[in-house]
Amino acid sequence: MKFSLITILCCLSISFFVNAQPKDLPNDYLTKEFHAGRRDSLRALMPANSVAAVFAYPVRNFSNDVDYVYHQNPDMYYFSGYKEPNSMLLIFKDEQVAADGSKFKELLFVQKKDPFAEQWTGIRMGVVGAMEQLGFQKVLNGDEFASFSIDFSKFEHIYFDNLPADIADDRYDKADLFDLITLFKQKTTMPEKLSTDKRFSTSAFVQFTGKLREIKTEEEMNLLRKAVEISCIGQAEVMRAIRPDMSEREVEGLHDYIHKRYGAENVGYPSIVGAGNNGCVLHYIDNDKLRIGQQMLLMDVGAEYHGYTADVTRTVPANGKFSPEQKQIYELVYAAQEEAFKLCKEGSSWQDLEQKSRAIIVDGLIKLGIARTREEANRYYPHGLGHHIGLDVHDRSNSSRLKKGMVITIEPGIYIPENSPCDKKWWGIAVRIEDDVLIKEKDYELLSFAAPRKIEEIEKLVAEKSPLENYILPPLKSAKKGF
Ligand SMILES: [Mn+2]
Repeated sequence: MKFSLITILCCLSISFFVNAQPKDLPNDYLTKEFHAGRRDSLRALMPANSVAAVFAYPVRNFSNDVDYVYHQNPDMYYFSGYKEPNSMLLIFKDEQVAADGSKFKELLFVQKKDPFAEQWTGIRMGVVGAMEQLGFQKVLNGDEFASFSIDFSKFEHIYFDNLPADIADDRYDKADLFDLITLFKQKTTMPEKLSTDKRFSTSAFVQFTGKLREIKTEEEMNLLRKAVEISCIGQAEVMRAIRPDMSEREVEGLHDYIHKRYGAENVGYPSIVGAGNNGCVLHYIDNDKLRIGQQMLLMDVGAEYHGYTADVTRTVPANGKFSPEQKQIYELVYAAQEEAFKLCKEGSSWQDLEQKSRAIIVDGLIKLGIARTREEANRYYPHGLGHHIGLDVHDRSNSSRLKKGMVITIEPGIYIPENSPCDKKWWGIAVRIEDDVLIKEKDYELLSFAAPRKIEEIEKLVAEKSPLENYILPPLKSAKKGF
């Protein structure tokens, strides 16, 4: 009796929880028609008698029984809109017939509804939800994959991305990612070494998805524009607020706050906020310098909005005025970026953009006496000019030439670490200017227009008042008190 009463109470509280559907949600998510269209486009690239499999990304452990915030595999999100882990999508070129006679061209395996698990980790979409909200004809629970009959031996091509090799089996879950992948390997009789069986290809999968994802659709552009604009407003507001006594971490937090204020869920990559010499570390993410001081601050930060990430870098003097040396370096990077912009249009080759913009930096560094040779100059600009953005900050692409509908970054930079073989006055100067650009037929559109990049504009903005100046928090009192 006691047991059943507890059970009833549990059920009541669970049903209350599960029925409490959140209502105030953004209304600009990608539509089910978008995802269905992407699957059709993938099918159009696939040869007859083939199947493509897409797996969710693993859940990653943060510490002990706490996991990192989950991030879905961008391909799974792109082709289905499903955001939960432990799932698998199969896309068939040709129509298939199930054992019960029903026909299907795609199958989505999802996490099973589970009131107990949902009370801890959130509501699951489930089979019915996935059919209604994502528009799939046939959706199954992950644990049904074992008994669902698919004769994989008849396919001439089986496409998928590299499978994670470092995931463990949760023995209490019979349909976790480990089980789905293990069953997929068994059912397809996948050999240890993929190259021994020509049916299997990961490179073709990457080719197909690169071809699709490198050209943005209108729906994607709506989200990407938003991500870029949010990031730019973050840059501009930080310019107003910045002071030499701020810490790198505080500036990172300001960007985060502004992103979230506009509804961005995440950053597309760990924010790089480096003062002076720290800016010379290309992927500096420690952000732990306590005072920016009289140096320039390099801020490479991108908001992620509904999966799409911006990538915008601004470099600004915290004291509001570029020194003559900072100015000379900044102007070189700026000129290199302008040169690359000129070539931003359909048909241009990446190589051309790269070479012409790099020449400006290399010649400039030699002219300023910072480098003696081209080789030496290139050491102060050790990375490429740009990359695609989208669902990944370094988004997929196969093309060596620009095409209409691509979105790329243009990000030249100069980094002069301390102890470099040049006059001391240049040491610790690091400048990167990074903008996001939509390629059009004859020219381009600067998506990141809302973040000032001209020297005069930046100096003007840093001199402006920020509402944050009136936002004064109390000093900490508990430090060093111990017991
Ligand atoms: Mn970048």
